[in-house]
Amino acid sequence: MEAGSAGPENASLGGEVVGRINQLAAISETSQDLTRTFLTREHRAAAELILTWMRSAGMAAHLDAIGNVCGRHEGDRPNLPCLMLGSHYDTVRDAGKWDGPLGLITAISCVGDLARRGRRLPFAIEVTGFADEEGIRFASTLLGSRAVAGTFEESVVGTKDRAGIPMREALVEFGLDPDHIGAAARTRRELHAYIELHIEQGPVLEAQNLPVGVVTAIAGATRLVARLTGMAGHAGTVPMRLRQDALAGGAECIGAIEESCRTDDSGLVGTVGYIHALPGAANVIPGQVSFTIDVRAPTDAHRKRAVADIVRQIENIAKRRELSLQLDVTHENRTVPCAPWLKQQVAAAISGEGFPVFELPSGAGHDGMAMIDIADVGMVFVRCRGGISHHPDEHVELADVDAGARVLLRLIENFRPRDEARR
Ligand code: HGY
Ligand code: MN
Ligand code: MN
Repeated sequence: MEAGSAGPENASLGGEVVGRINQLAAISETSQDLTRTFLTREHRAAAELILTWMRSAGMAAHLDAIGNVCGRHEGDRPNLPCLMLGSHYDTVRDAGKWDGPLGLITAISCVGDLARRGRRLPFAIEVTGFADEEGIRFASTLLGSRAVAGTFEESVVGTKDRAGIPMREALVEFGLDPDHIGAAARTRRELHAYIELHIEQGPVLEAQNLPVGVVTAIAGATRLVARLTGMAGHAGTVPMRLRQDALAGGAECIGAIEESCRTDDSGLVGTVGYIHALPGAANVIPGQVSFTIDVRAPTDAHRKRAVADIVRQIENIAKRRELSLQLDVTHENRTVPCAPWLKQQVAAAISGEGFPVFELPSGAGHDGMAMIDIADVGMVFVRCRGGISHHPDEHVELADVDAGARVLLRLIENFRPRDEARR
């Protein structure tokens, strides 16, 4: 058998995964692209579909108190602690179809394969599909995994989406109780570990000519929302030097953010991904502008220094332009290292499938950033074409999907909880 080629039992895992990725991608809020955000009708439809896949893989499956899909495959005895696998099934706007669903669907297919072979392990396996990781609708990320980790902040149910709908209302509309999100929480004692397979979302594995890699750490991130308020006015009558144009001030801030990050060659990245100007008419000077800022760096200290510098620059620009400024941190996550004992097991599964072992960090955020509060975290990356992600051209070749599935299956079957792994 060629190195890394499929064994007879799981030869079709990759095919099953790709078929399901395509089925899930058909569930979108918009007809022209893929957008599926938290607590929408499409969230509900996607959850129903995933629950059917979990059940057909022999799992007991339910929707939890925040809208995560949860499946459980018992071990060789009931009520054993679990190895939790998973990823998210919400998307960014105009998304690719692999970011999130690949890890979730691959995990379900692996469990299906075990179930077909009647294989029970000395631990349970749970698969969780997190309902909100991207934080697109309510400007708060990792809501699904935070609820599972027991760190969901109740105050976020008061936040509103772009249409002004409070999360509390959206939860009720979805059929969930905003006052009982705590019921989704799990405890450290129930979990041996959390392991996620995910597309790399960058070009490193492709450059190494490798289908899979061992993740070393998930980089921290800070997100802020800035609001500058000036004075709206007539575009034809107010002389330039008398204006308090909020959008022009915002543009200067965006330029300063880009410049700060571009002139730092140590991996610092800063993005303004959303901007909204009011009142929003061609012949009116913008009186107010809001924009998001996303900052990431290889170390937490570096990111914090960069955020402080960006905030100082924005404050100076606002002051000089006589704009009032409101700046809120909407998300702050420290860098999360993957546990050495899990990295070892990921590496062993990769080499067991005949692939060279290669380690790389994750520049993107993942649900492990929340799950670290109740479990050690491990991750497997799968190569994506051209390193493209958060874009409809995101793509994973079937052979790489298959490689990822075989690595995950081997990882599950050979998994040893930390105390046993030490022996
Ligand atoms: O934004 C991120 O890093 C991730 O894709 N949620
Ligand atoms: Mn993403
Ligand atoms: Mn993702």
